[in-house]
Amino acid sequence: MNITYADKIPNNVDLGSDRVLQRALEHWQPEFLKWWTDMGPEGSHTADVYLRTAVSVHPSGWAHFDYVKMPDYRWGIFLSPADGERRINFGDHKGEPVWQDVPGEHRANLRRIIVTQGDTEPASVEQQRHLGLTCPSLYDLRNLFQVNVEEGRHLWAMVYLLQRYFGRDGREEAEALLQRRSGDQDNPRILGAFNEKTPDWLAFFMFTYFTDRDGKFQLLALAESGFDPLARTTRFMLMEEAHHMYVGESGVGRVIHRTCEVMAQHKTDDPARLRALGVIDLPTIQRYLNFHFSVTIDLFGADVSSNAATFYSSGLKGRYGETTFGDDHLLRDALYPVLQVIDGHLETGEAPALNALNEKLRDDYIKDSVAGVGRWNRIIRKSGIPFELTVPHKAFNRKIGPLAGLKIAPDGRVVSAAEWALKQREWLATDEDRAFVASLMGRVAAPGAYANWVSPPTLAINKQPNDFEFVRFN
Ligand code: BYC
Repeated sequence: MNITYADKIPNNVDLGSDRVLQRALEHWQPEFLKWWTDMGPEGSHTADVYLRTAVSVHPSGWAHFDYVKMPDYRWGIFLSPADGERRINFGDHKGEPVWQDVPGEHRANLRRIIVTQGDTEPASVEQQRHLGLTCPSLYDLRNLFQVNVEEGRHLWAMVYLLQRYFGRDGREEAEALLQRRSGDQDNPRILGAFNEKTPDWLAFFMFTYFTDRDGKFQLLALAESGFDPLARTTRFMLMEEAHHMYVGESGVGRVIHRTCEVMAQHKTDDPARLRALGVIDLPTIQRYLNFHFSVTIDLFGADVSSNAATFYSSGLKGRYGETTFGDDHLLRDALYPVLQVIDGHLETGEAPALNALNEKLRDDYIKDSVAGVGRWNRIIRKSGIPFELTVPHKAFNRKIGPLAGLKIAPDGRVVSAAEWALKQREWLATDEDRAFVASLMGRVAAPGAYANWVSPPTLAINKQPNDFEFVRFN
């Protein structure tokens, strides 16, 4: 079914035939718009932005680009097409037809998963709300705004599920999603990384590379869900997520490219000189990478988690690539490697695979993250510079699970509190690093102009030239 744009809330779920739901969502819509006005991208509301809007839920339905004022963006409810034959692929209900409604016994857990997923979406918009004021180009500004409107739509996706399937509780949760605030002391967002600041564009590119990739993996695990509406909505969200990770990977790549260019031009690797020349030295990029990677891998939860086991056994959340595994998809007797500290060093032990599903998803995520870092290293190598970015050990700087609180170096050594205190400044972005990066952030908003610290993209959006007017201010 194609998307109905004629409705107040664009949708492909035949909203018009469910008056109660339609009224509930039409009641929530102005609350959402108020939240967008208060917490969405600062100073953006009157600009015309060259945005991509989905016109159908098929991959080809993505090619529609036009100027849109963001408060008029057609946020709506779009589910991937249903597969009437779909069956549950894992857990105690394996082989049964997928559920079109919420089974009573799984209601609380399902609601919790949907609320946790939903909470990250407005959180990221709040984290990024000031970045438009310091955009390095109109191209980047447009990408930021595209990411922001789509995160807003992902919130709609979760709110639809809450309001359609969870009655009064769902309506209350939908309201609470607009009330929590990223970083707020009294009413913070649910997961740690979504309460951190995204204060500058290097942080934004790292966030969209690393943290949006957590989104990819969590959504892929939810796309396996036995609760079919959740599986279908997350599948459609994944199409939007791919662009966000591209913004991150190409963004960091362009920062590295520009730094290497200046390093080669001036034949120097001295961070102080490079900073004076207005680019971000590679060790600072490494420290940002260490921060964003470690904070993001915490998002997968504790290494051993009875919640994760329950979510799987009850058919709510599968593994990444569930159907590609040749095992029994029950995992009752299987084991999975997890890290433990024994006699002062890290050792690999074993935990029941069912309980280690957070760890498994984290490991899948790490493999995917490392691949992109390899592509960044290729840019450095091509410039002939002997420097390699590395992904820190997964036990480094953890705040969630049994590794939290341990002092582990990026290379995986357990270190003393004294060594940690001494070396932390070499491992994680410092206040000085952040102040320096902040000092580079000035608004560049003329078509075709790019800030000095980042190279122009090799490919702009929708085959437009780099000097296209991606955002028009009114
Ligand atoms: N911060 O049993 P455990 C995205 C809590 S990103 C704070 O291991 P479980 C996006 C946990 O709640 C994808 N607290 O947890 C990206 C539990 O609390 P209680 C988001 C945390 O249940 C960029 C306790 O610690 N999607 O889409 O297995 C831009 C024990 O933990 C954290 C999802 O996360 C943390 N990091 O949770 C925009 C998918 N981790 O019960 C968007 C839905 C754990 O003791 N969520 N805790 O009070 C889930 O599937 C699961 O809830 C988790 C793991 C993956 C978060």
